[in-house]
Amino acid sequence: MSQIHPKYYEMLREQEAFLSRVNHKTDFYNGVYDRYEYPVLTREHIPLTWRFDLNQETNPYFMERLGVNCVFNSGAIELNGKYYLVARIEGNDRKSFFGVAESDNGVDGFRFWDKPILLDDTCPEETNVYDMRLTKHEDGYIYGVFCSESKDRSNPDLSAAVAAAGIVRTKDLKHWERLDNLKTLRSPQQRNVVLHPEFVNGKYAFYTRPMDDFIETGSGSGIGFGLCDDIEHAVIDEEKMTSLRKYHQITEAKNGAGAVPIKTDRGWLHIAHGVRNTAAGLRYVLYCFATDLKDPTKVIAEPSGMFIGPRGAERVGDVSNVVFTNGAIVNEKKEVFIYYASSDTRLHVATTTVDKLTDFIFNTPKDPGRSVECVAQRCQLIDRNLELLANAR
Ligand code: M1P
Repeated sequence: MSQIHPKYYEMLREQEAFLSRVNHKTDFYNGVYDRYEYPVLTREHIPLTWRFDLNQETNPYFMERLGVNCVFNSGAIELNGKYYLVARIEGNDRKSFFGVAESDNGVDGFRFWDKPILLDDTCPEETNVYDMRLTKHEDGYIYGVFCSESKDRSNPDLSAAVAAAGIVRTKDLKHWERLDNLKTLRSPQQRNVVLHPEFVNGKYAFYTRPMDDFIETGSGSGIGFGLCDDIEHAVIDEEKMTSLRKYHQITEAKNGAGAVPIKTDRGWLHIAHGVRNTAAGLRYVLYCFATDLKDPTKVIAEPSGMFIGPRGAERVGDVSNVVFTNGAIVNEKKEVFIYYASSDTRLHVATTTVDKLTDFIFNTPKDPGRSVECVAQRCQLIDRNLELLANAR
């Protein structure tokens, strides 16, 4: 009879204590959102059965056989009052895959289901998959749109790759049907594609991110938007631009859609990422904008600067100086849970409300674009405050 290695039980007890930790808000304050003490998902959340061979005979030293390097960019969805994340899990072998983690309250207690998601193997050239966005669509399905990465066979450079948008759908997060990858006729590569939750002009609508190359967006000038008739064989022929990359703003190098937009009376609220170049490499932060309810391509508000940037320990990881989101949940109470990963290593949550997010997006002034105008903008705020304080004395 095979024996379970005793080390397994010891590690299981330790992991149980770790998974049961309560996550408290930190004393960080900006009035917009709260941050939390602990990440909500890390490599330590991965079930031991995914990493170790528990059999004492075949694994006498209880070695990790299939290690996990990190758990980060996660799609997010609320179903029947529970909070679900479809996390990007990266093995020690550098390949990413997806796993579902579930929590009762959205800020702690996330536990992975028994097994990762095994996607239908429909693309023989596909090497890597990551960053799934989950959309509860009005057609009744939950769609997952993710990056499907393949070797660029037309380029002799060993590292040359092609990014496309893979599409799956489900009703229960358990059974996944793989559909054709999205084709965008005018953009050679796509990453950070998000399916809009409603039909637009009777069609499926995607936020896209046109790219000429795997890393550089090249002529791609920002977040795009396109319509398609058939979700099972999705083809977009025309991409209209929404939120643009701008010189000397947080989107200068590139930007990309993040969470599925949140519908409010005043417009669609978007939480996206912006990237700029620095001497230390690319710096990724989150930013927000709102688009028109009837025309989701029309930007109607874009507050200045970043919404969330990496702080403290968040700054360091496999790809340092990065925060990235591909999922947010709005619950019944209109509380918003923004799941953001730091430095491509672990996943955090920031919480706010739809009211606060709306206030932030519509009442934060725009980036005027030049230092002198930014100082003038700040002086106006100071003057108003000084006057108020003087009158209050
Ligand atoms: O390493 C930072 C992020 O880089 C990519 O984002 P983008 O396509 O905008 O460059 C993504 O691969 C993302 O997974 C990663 O977190």
